[in-house]
Amino acid sequence: IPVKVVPTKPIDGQKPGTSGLRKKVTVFQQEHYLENFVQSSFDALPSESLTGSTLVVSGDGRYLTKPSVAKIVRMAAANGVGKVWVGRGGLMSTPAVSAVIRNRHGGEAYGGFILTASHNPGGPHEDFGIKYNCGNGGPAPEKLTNQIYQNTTKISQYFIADESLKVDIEKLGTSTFLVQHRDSGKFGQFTVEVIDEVEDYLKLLRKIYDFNALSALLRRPDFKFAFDGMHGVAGPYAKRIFVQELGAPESCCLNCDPKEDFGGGHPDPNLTYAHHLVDTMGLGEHSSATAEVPAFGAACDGDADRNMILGARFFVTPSDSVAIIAANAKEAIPYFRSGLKGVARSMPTSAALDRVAEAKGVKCYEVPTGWKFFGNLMDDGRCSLCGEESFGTGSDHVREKDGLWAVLAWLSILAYRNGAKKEGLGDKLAKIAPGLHAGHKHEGGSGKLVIVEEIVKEHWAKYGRNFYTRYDYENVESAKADKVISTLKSKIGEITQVRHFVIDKSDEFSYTDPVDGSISANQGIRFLFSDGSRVIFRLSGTGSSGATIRMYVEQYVAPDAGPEKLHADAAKALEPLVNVALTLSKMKELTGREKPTVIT
Ligand code: VG1
Ligand code: CO
Repeated sequence: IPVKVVPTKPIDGQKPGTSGLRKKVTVFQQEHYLENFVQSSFDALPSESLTGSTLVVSGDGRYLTKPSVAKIVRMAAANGVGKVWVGRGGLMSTPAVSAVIRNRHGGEAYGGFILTASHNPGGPHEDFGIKYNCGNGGPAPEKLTNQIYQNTTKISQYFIADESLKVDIEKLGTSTFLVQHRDSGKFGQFTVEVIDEVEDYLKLLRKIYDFNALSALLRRPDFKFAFDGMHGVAGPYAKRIFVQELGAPESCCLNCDPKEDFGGGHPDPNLTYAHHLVDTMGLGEHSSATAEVPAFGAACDGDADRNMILGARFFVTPSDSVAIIAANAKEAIPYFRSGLKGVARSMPTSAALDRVAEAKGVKCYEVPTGWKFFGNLMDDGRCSLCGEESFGTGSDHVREKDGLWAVLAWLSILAYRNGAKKEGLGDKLAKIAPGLHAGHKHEGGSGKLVIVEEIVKEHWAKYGRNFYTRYDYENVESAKADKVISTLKSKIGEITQVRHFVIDKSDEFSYTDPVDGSISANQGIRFLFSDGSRVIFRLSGTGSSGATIRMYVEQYVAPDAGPEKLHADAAKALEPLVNVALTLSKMKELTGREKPTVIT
């Protein structure tokens, strides 16, 4: 198969954001657009490492995924790559790509391209995206994404194998080609292997969790579970794991067929966009207060790295979720049996995790927004578990956040709390008070089901509660958003009090990576109050048009405040602080928006 050298010119705006390059499909459809970015990525990698290497190429199945996979495969061949692993149908979740890069049948890949715009809508008029992940399975660090961007501003040609290099990606199997080398002109072997998109990832999960305990819980007649795949890539994983492996009824999988346009929805697992699940769990505006609802509900985003956790008529904030997983990890999850090495959260994420870390005597790192900042800490053995307020939770089993992993973590906590574990609470109780918990080893445990709400409330009673909300103002004109940010910047260090809230400190968050010393500045404007409350502002780095302003508000209530304060409605409890944030930013005045687009 011959290789073509195609002349091209730089195209503006190919700077990767928080998580890769995300643009409208129509932008990606411009001639050479994808090719320029892919060649710039190859050119940013040392050619001696790339030559003969193995890469993973797959995505969340959104519109444009399949033709893009085909193009990248041909470009990989032309650039000297030896082998490409493609998930069946071009599908693989972001965490599964991370897992495969790190380990597949004892082998590993040099890196991979993930085709996703994550939680952004898909379809001919919506978003597409691409990002490069490195050999550790994690998103390219800023040093590399900056180099890729620099290359896109200077590119003059790209290399692509002839169109006769074709693979049927719907069928598992290996195809081998002889491809001309771009520099030497000699022919070398190039292989494409279409792999099962779930298998390697499932193998990894089996090592992390006790599948017997999970299965016992899911088979309990009084434990109903609903999972919403939002028509993203999570569907095939959910069916295989929850139904085939763990024995949950197929009816627990909602919207689990991947669609190129996510069924017209916005595949973002939050209370606004995951309305199907929200209604199912009795949390919808029009939900009946008495209808029977499942005990546990969860959803993932388009590429299955995000998760939302719900109980019956109960929402778990992502910041609480990671803290509660940390609090229970050692007892409930076999992978963490020897304890946590450390934990980490992004700066805007609530400090609920910090309190657990303190109690457990492990360090809690605070990094900028975006999963790429956790990678170094994990590679260096400093962090086992981490999370973001934006519905991202994960651990060092891979280098991406992991939606299905988080759902299994919660199921493990529920299984443990319901006495399904052999060495769990049930056994301890049985030792101290024989007879009391007899039968705890029955199928999935017995007795009244301990539910999500109880677990969360017990957590607050022990650690206190970090009330939390995020306001998103989407698609704001860039000039107006900049004005909001400059207004806030002008207040840094200038204001000491707003109403009765006393400001202790205000700054722009800057992060120095403790492992490699790299510095990431301008990562959000913070106002820290004397009572531990915080308001934070930053601009999103994942949107594809206009600007999105994110406003994060957090207020801590100590355990001794008592149940009434601890169980208060979050929106009500945070109202005064939200008003402070709106005043500080002059949000309404400067954006003309009465209300945010999304509140989480
Ligand atoms: C958002 C979230 C951030 C997350 C990122 C990628 O970034 O705030 O926490 O890591 O999306 O998630 P931003 O810059 O828009 O605030 V995903 O599921 O889109 O890969
Ligand atoms: Co995502």
